Amino acid sequence: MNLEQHLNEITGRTYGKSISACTHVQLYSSILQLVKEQSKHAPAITGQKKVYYISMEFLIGKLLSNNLINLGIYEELNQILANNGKSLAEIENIEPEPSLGNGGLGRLAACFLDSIATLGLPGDGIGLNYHFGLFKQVFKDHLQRAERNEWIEKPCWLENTGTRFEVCFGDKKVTSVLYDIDVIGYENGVNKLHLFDLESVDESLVKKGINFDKTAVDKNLTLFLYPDDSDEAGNLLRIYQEYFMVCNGAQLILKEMKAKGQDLHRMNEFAAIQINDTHPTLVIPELIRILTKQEGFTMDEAIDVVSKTCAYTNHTILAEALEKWPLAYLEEVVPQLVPIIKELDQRVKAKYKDAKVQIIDKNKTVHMAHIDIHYGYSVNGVAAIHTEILKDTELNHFYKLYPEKFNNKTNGITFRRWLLSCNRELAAFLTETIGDGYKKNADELEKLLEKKDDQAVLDKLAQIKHEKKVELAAYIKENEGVELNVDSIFDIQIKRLHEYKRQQMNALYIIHKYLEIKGGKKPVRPLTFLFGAKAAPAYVIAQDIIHLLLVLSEIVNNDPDVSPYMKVVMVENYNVTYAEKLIPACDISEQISLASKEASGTGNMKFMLNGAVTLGTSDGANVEIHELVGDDNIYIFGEKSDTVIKHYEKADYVSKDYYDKSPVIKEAVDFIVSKQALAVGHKENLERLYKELLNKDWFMTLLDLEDYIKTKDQAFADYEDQQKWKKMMLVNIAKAGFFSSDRTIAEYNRDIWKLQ
Ligand code: 26V
Repeated sequence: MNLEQHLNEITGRTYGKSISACTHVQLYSSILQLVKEQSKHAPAITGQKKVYYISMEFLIGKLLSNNLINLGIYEELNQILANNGKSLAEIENIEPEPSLGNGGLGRLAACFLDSIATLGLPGDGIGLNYHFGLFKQVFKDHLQRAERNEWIEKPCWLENTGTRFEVCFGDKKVTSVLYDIDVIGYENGVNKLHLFDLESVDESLVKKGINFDKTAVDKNLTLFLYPDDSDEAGNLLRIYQEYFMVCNGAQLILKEMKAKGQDLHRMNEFAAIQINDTHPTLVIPELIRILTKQEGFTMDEAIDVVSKTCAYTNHTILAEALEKWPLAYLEEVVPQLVPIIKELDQRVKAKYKDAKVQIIDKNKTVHMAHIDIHYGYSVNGVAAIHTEILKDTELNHFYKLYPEKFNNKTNGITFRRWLLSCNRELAAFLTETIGDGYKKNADELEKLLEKKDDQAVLDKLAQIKHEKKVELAAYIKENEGVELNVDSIFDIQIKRLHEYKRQQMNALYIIHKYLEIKGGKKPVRPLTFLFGAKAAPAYVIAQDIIHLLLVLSEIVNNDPDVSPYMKVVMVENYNVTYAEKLIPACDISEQISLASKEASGTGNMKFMLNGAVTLGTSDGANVEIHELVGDDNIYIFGEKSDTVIKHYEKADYVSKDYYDKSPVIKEAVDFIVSKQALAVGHKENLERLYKELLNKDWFMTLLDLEDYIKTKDQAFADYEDQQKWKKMMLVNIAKAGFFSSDRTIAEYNRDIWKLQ
């Protein structure tokens, strides 16, 4: 049966219709079924040793297009549908996006699963099946509102496996249900993403927005991702979620090993468990508990083998993001783990006198990362500079104890989603120009460098960029109601809203430009500033920054003196699907975090791969992008990480000094509380943000503002030298190969997992 016959057979079987007689919704379910049936022919990836990537987040995005590409049937199906008068692109739009992650950490986990399967490595994901995932963002009255995101519908990718486990908490016992999603490697076999759900989950608990009864754990545990962590009930629920995940995960891992007849005493020869940030850390004491209580291990044996099986990845140096739980919380939620955690802590205290490396500190607070570092065999950072900072400062006390455990794994992205799927035009042109070897070996993108002086190639890259801008403009018109000038420069900042990422600095630039235009200084070419960002509901200043951006877009876009020259759009509910539309259309990629604070960033890599030029600080993976493309193909500004770290050490950064000595800074900051801004926005939000910038500015916005303005203006000026700009685009694409997650995963396997 060929592909068309197979699809016709499915539509006939399900709806009694041929392809051409089906609606797009019917075709969506039929193609989903087609993928499931076709992937049965792809072999399950097997091997003696397997990696379990355990993570509270898997931000997988829509799966239809990706699965079709990885099965190698996208183009053929596209043609079949077109011949039947149907549009695959429109069918793809029907799929709801699962929002099972916050941002970079969750998206990285999804890219990694794709690469693990693509490289043919045995490796499954273990996580949670949140019914509403991360909230859906809506804007009302220039403020963010959070609503639930319903993504589970019939049909969908989740398969109920029928597997159930029991999970005991202090005062109650619950049952889990395991759902699996196939992870189809690119022209390779299939692994699994295992998502555990609560059998007794009750969606009707959710009342208005995202509010629900946080105490009814046996009903709410898998309703939402990361509930608001600003109150005690929220924090407790988070621990319930973490233990629910690892208790199920540990049971699944041991069950699989036993089914294969593997000796648990040699667990590390058959399994590697990669702990994605500290959220799954409890898997360490949980495995030790099971091995000692149920499998007859001595404590020494259990600790030894678990420590040789678990490896930890650190994704942030922000102190406020490092998990620390009061021992009392753990006593309430998982009393069965407390004696084990105390034992692990005692062993550390017996060996090392340094209070900084203890697991349980003098305030009876449990430091989760410390468990991972003492009782795991590998600790890695996610970009070269990040790993160096961990070794030199944040985790220096541990580095001195265990230098051999520390290693760097610079992040990567899957090119299947972030090139082949989101920019088919560019992928097709690259194939035509350098062959299709780059699809399996990303380094081959460098062949493009040979075409650096080929005018036809340069022009075509620019033409594709223009087409993607036209597509994005149509999408934005439809979804945000704003008309964009497709001949303007598209300058884009999309990422979670956080002060360290400094969306507020970009806002101050926009104010500066607005005032310049009002004063008669018009830009040579119109400018379009695009933002996308969700803010944690409890993060007040982040909400204020969103408010400022929405107020600015209202002021700028409605000002007849200014709007022909610039537009500001903050897109609603930024997510993976939106990223796939924004990134191919971008000219300038904003990566402007305070140096030392962004562990890696991965959006920076996606933009580069799609021919955008980075405007960024020497932070995270920007540093490696800079090394690869050279000074001429990137815009780097701002203070370096060592200077920033010294400012923190000496506590000598005073934002007011920068405000007082620079009229440009003063004018931009003052605008936040100007009559004009207050006429549109809310006094409370704008004044709070203004005061924060003047009196605290913990992430040093004003430190880099003048250099940012200067460098950004230079980038805009350079854009007018189109020949130069096209070459910059080409070099960025050609050098992006290093950031394929296939390379990252090959390194994890070589240095940490050692699967084959
Ligand atoms: C978490 C929290 C939680 C509470 C308060 C503030 C805060 C701030 C940041 C975070 C982030 C946690 C970890 C994370 O998502 N890290 C991101 O991981 C990406 C993948 O490695 C990396 O590219 C990003 O630079 C890093 O921020």
